[in-house]
Amino acid sequence: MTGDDPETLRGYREKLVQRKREWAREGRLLTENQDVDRSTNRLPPGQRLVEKWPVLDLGVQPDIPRDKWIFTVDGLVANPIRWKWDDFMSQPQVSLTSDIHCVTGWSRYDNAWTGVHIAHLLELSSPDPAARHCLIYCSDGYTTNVRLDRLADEDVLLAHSWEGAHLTKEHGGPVRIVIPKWYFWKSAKWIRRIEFMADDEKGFWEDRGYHNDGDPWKEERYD
Ligand SMILES: Nc1nc2c(c(=O)[nH]1)N[C@H]1C(S)=C(S)[C@@H](COP(=O)(O)O)O[C@H]1N2
Ligand SMILES: [Mo]
Repeated sequence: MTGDDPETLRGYREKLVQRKREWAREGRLLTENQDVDRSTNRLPPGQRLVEKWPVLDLGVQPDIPRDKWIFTVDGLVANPIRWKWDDFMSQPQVSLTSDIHCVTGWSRYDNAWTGVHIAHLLELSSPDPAARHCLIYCSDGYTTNVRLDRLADEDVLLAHSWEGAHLTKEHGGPVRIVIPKWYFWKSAKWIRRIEFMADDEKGFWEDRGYHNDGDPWKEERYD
């Protein structure tokens, strides 16, 4: 959608929000089948497996050259962070593989991510004991909220690469966060800031009818 005139983009965005709000009202995709056995099933209830990786966003894909990318961590932390691309790349790197579950019904297995582990970021920034939540801010204006205990999961990272190549712009490059235990709307693309806070504050979709958490195994799709 990039390159379209602002009117078109606004219209697209409004329609998308309206449609998703309707889905939320209707409880679309919700199944009765919430006791899927996780030890024998890899696909959460109501999901279908895809091979190709779909692109989903609000229709605005910001163009952020790596040398212009700036990432900050602030709020209730002892040591705020401000990284440019080179700072980010000089942090310890990890590679983690996880499944994607999107609330619109598709799942994709075995995505190999490379980037900076959340434990490293938490150790450096040292959130205050009062910090219980965070709000993630993106360059397209998107936000999403995450509980600190979930953010701190061992499978969470700030990813710059997927399957050994830099993340493309449509998938959130230069850097996105990956939070595998929740539906993919929490895995914010074009990440630019994480703010730690004592109280919860809803993000873009959470404020528009999506669940405040987003566990695919509990089908936490809608509020
Ligand atoms: N910045 C930003 N991050 C975002 C979104 C968005 O609109 N803006 N959409 C979310 C949603 S709803 C999904 S399903 C995934 C899609 O990621 P993908 O396009 O790489 O598949 O990104 C999530 N992160
Ligand atoms: Mo989504």
